[in-house]
Amino acid sequence: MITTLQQHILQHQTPGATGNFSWLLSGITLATKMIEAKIRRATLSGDLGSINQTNVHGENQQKLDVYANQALLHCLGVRDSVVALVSEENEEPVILDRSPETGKYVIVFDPLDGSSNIDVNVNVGTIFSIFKRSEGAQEDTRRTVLQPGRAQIAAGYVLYGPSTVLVYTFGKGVYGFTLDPTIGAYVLSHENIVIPRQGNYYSCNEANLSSFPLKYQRYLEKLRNGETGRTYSSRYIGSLVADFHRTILKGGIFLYPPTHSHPSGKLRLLYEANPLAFIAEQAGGIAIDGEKPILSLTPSEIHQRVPLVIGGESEIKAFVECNAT
Ligand code: AFP
Repeated sequence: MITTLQQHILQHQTPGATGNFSWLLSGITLATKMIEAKIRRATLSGDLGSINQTNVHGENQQKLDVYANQALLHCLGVRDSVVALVSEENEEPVILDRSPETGKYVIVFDPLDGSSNIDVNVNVGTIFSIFKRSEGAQEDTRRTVLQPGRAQIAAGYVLYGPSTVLVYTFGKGVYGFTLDPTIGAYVLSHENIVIPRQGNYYSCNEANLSSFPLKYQRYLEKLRNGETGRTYSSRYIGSLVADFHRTILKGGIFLYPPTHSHPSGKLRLLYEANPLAFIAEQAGGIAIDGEKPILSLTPSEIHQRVPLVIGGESEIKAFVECNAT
């Protein structure tokens, strides 16, 4: 019949597993169901718009940003297996007083990505990533939240669109689940997602083109001229989760290069680039910061920004080759 996310985790977990991991993920699924329910009614319930306050990055905080953050902090914070929570909306990590025997996991998340799109009813998403608590974390909390992307044990996102879809990996392929609102469960809908080797879309904010480094401009010109052997169309939603979801299903490439206003790129390494890079690699794609694999980067601070070039093998190789000549 159906396979729920919970069943899927149980089917794939190693024999003798404690069940902590599935309990942890149930915290994420519960929070994202709360967020999706709030989003669906936001226009009617007066939950759209900003709270006239800026977050740690100086960005205007939306009411739904605040709600989504609280939902995740609550649903994950009550789980004993969590020792630290890192959110885009919090300046510092939330460290929980848990012994190394019980508090084994660190969760990093962007509660509501693309929130400036909410008011116009365009897709938004939640992105998350899970790490094991690193050795010595008791004394040095920085070490446990600043791990390279390769150390992720699971990552995923939820896209709040015409339907609500949760896509995740725990390092053995990528699976997609669609929320069935009639039973309140995420049901397996995308078995073993593989990104097409080559696609037909490129995705970037072309209004910034003149401030992209030359290598990016050259590559985009090649795509527009059909020099890579394909005719490309452009698509850009401005919600990373939605742009990435299209890229992983249909193929192509998404780029957020350095710009004059964001010289290190705009996106965040820990809770945007890393989780999507893990998913992309598991689906057969590639994610780089313009040069190096995203997953090889060791973060120096939790809100660090990074340029992101992510997509199918053919597009990323063409990007690298174009820039080597
Ligand atoms: P908001 O959460 O402020 O809407 O930003 C969304 C985002 O972080 C990411 O989801 C988009 O890919 C990117 O910013 C869009 O940025 P530009 O508006 O500069 O294209």
